[in-house]
Amino acid sequence: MSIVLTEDQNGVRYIKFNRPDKLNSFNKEMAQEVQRLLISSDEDKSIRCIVITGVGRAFCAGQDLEEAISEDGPELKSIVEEHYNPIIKLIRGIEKPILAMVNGVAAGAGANIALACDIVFAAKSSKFIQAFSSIGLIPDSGGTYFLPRLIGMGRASALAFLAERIKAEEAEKMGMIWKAVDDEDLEMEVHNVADHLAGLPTYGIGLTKRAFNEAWNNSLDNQLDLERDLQAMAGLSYDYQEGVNAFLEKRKPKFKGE
Ligand code: LHQ
Repeated sequence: MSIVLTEDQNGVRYIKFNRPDKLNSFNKEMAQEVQRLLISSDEDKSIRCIVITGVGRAFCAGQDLEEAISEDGPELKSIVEEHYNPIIKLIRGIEKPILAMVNGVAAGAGANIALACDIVFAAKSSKFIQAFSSIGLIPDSGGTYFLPRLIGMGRASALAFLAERIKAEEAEKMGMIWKAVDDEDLEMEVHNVADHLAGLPTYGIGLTKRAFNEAWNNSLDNQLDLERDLQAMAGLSYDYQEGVNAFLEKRKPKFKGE
């Protein structure tokens, strides 16, 4: 059985971590496979939305700690550099909407991979744990970047230092995730949103993602310049024409994602 499962449906690529007996914790093989699948989802024009989730009762328990301490395993520094950093850069760099469907516990790098996604849905029974401090490590996989930006420095510090288990509803309340959903409704809700996103103007959404990425670090002046340039690009797209035509003709638009 493959270590990561994939399924393409209605323009949506589902990427499912598949080491359920290890709570989908990451080893080298799984990290490489996730990278490969993200790259191929980026390259495939028919894919217009990506959903990342886990098989079984966990989303992902972060790094496989047996591998991390094994003498013949990869070094800690190269685990971060070669396994997680490329995944986070791909999630942020792919100009298509990426959803996390957090189906169960998300700990360590697993939590931060979810938080790097554009929109995070989580089952109400799931929990987010910045587990790093419990084993003397620091939040990686973008944790020190995204957490303070998502929820503010005070909350980020508390979560990172205390490694408390945060329930999905609490995560939603503090703005860490988009939505906590009843467990039995999670798949249906995410499938509906993903299908909807895959029918939207993907090119414009991708440019929006690029603008948000840049906004973390830009001055207002630079961001306004960027918006001007990206808007000019969006304005040349098929989907812009289609959107305006459909509005004026009082019909539903049929976007191509271009
Ligand atoms: C696991 C794991 C796991 C292996 C559950 N590894 N087996 C980057 C660079 C380099 C080094 C280190 O790390 C990093 C980034 C990181 O991600 S650091 C953070 C690593 N993750 C953690 O510290 C979380 C460890 N796991 C847990 O605290 C618990 O398993 C949670 C809270 C996630 C779930 O608890 P339970 O629901 O009580 O499940 P469990 O603990 O009984 O786990 C079930 C099985 O999964 C068990 O195996 P077994 O053979 O006894 O059934 C665990 O050993 C295994 N497992 N996480 N990360």
